[in-house]
Amino acid sequence: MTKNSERAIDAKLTRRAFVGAAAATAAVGLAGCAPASTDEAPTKDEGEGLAFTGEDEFADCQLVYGCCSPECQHHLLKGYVRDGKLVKVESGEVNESPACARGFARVELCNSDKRLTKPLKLVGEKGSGDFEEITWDEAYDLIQEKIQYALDNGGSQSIIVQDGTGNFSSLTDSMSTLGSWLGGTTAITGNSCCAGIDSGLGTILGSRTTPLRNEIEKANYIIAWGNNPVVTMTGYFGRFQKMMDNGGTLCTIDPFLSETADKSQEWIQPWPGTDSAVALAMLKVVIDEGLTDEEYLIAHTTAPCLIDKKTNAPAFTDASDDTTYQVYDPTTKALVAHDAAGVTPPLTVADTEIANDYVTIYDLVKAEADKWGKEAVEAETGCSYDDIARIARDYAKADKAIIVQNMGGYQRTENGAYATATQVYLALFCGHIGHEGDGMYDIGGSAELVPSGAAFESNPDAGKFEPIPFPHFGEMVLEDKPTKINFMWVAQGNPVAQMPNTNMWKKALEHIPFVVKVDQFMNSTCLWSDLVLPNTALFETPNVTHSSRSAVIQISEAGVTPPGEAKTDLEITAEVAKRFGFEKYFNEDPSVYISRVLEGSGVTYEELVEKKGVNAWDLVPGWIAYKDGNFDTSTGKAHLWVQAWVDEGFPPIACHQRPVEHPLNADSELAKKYPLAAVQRKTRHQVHTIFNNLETMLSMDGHKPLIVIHPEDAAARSIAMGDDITVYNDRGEHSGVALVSENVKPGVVVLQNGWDDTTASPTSNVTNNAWPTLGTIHCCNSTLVEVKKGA
Ligand SMILES: Nc1nc2c(c(=O)[nH]1)N[C@H]1C(S)=C(S)[C@@H](COP(=O)(O)OP(=O)(O)OC[C@H]3O[C@@H](n4cnc5c(=O)[nH]c(N)nc54)[C@H](O)[C@@H]3O)O[C@H]1N2
Ligand SMILES: Nc1nc2c(c(=O)[nH]1)N[C@H]1C(S)=C(S)[C@@H](COP(=O)(O)OP(=O)(O)OC[C@H]3O[C@@H](n4cnc5c(=O)[nH]c(N)nc54)[C@H](O)[C@@H]3O)O[C@H]1N2
Ligand code: SF4
Ligand SMILES: [Mo]
Repeated sequence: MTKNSERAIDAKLTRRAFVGAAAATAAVGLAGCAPASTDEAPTKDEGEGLAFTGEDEFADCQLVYGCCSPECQHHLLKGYVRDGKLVKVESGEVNESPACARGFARVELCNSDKRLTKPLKLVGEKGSGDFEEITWDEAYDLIQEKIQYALDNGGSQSIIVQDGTGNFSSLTDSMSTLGSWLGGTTAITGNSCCAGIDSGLGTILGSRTTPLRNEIEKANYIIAWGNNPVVTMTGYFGRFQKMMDNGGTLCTIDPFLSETADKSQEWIQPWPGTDSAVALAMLKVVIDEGLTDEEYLIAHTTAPCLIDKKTNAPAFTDASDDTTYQVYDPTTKALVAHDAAGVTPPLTVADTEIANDYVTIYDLVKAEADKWGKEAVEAETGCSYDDIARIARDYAKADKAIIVQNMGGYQRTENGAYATATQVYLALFCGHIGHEGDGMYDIGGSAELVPSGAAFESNPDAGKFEPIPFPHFGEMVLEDKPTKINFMWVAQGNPVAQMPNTNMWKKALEHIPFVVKVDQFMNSTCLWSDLVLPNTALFETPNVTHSSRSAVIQISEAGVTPPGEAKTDLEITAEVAKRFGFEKYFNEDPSVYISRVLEGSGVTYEELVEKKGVNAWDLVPGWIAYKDGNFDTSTGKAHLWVQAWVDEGFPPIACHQRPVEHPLNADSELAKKYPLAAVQRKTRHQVHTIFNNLETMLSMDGHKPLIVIHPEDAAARSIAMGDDITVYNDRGEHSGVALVSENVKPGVVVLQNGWDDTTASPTSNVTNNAWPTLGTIHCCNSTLVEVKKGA
């Protein structure tokens, strides 16, 4: 038992009892727990004299709170429940922004007759959809048998537990922890979402701790770089609008006229995968025109630090200690520690007597920027230099300026890490990080603002095994590399629709003897599994969210009756754990695990039960990401020269590297065969494949995937608006309806992310799974395709 689990928790709550306990608190006058009529919409009588005159048809409902937590924004929702059924959803009282239409569609989601209700055992081929219903006992027996087989024939490393982004609440991914008790499993490494941010920003700044949405409306200039906040950060777009209403400028960099580009005063359309060239060209303008914030650069970055020309590495006084950077002291003409008191080092040593032996990191960054003058950047990016230079000047000169990246589409490219890093350089050279109204990136949530604890105790002695990089999962599993996989558990993700080159994933799942999928709906991954387990949804599952998208720490209550025999992830894990003697780690009441997650946050379980949501911004007044230029690196400075990139075999200074799979490589056989660049976009009616099977959502944008193609490219293929068309390459095909529009750059087609085999064909059938890449990146936006008429 850990210290955490020994904490006294008075309330022992089962899933079914959870709402009851919350409601009981209403008796002592706590808000938000009573029937709706007492603290919500007025009843007919109470409403007299107010504008409201109708009956409150939800007056008899019980309220249930829950955190909507796919990877968009994590909103507290208030559910109205009658006779165990969810009948209405509203935005909860404590939120950073209002919830969206998808959140409200949870009424349809919960009640959908497409919900999985019983364990399903595959009886046909994988992919056939031929399942038979079995009992939970039979399902658990089967899981026990197959895990035991894996343990006996290859050890625990022949097991994979794969999660995804379906639910960021803390009690969901219990199975990974059970994997540790089974001896440790083979991990799938990389990040299909934002490896470019991990590798390009996390390394330079020392962390990804950058929720900066509270600064948005204080800024004068914002670049939405290769991302589309109108759709993907909808709740915050009002803040962007306020920034513009206050006289600020919004600039969008996107090959497609996205909803955000449409609302921006500036929009440039680079070729996909060329953002690092755009950023370096902007940096050149900043440097050449004297717009660099030299004081900031010297004080808060490694720009003045010296690189030894002989070793091509930093001139550390102690090579094993990366805090021992040295700079040149112009007064004593000596090398001194980067943080030596009273020394203001120069940004370049080119004119000094150490010039033959040393160069500054600033000089190396400048040399990369210098490659991107007018001619070069126009040829590479397809953008006008004048536009790029104007945006650079306006960004640099703005009093307060932000680059919003939000895990953007631009970094799901082969060079996504450097595309990110060059933007970070730009922000640092302009001194636009760490002040009110300034910043870079924006995701982050309560877990970045206040501490969080682990829900489950994991096995400290679990084995560590060579992982499988996600882009080459298919190839490696088929070759039994690094080890034969005997058993795979998939929950909270839909990799067979969302991972690059899905057809390889399908083959890999066919090769694995036993695959279990836990979900609420049948989807591509379920179809390629041997056993599908029905899972409870929001409002049916006790949980806590103290995570990375919302600053609000939120509770999820279970007050809706789940359909059929659906179980929570935790219940399922607890039973599987029991079969292997590890039940003690998973069979506590959910309140115990919720309390552990809250440990250190300053919020207690009882407070959360009462308030439903606690806004962590209120716990850290005045919080600003990297305030006053204090970074999370070993030196406290931003590291412009990155050892981690060298360790992966890439240059230590971010540069532009054109993707291999790119239309500009016109001489390549691939580009001759597949001349168009396909990029992906998220849409308002879905979060990846979630919500995409609900009629209320499908009726927003249509029941078939839309494929945006430029009129010139359409005409060359005799394609007209509304035609059924197919996008294809050697990896597979994706079919949809042609949206012929000048809103996309000629040579580029835009595909909607989130269709799967149960609704259409996944766009991931065609996406690029290039590997190795710096950071092990998802290269879906570096994909060459051809398009033909017909479905
Ligand atoms: N409604 C909704 N919201 C979401 C999600 C969702 O599925 N639906 N998903 C959430 C998640 S997990 C994430 S990661 C974020 C993603 O948030 P965003 O990055 O905003 O989303 P995307 O639609 O993937 O990409 C945005 C834009 O990138 C452009 N783009 C593609 N390639 C390039 C390129 O090489 N350079 C440039 N400059 N632009 C390019 C596309 O044309 C697209 O308009 O959204 C989150 N929010
Ligand atoms: N082609 C293409 N591929 C992409 C992208 C793209 O733009 N285009 N974007 C990439 C990005 S940014 C991301 S983040 C990934 C997302 O990739 P995934 O996380 O694999 O995608 P989702 O479709 O969100 O899958 C979530 C699944 O979890 C299920 N789920 C929801 N709640 C729960 C729960 O409580 N328990 C369990 N067991 N299951 C639950 C949902 O029903 C759904 O099936 O996709 C990446 N892949
Ligand atoms: S779907 Fe996303 S943005 Fe919409 S309510 Fe849920 S968490 Fe919020
Ligand atoms: Mo993502």
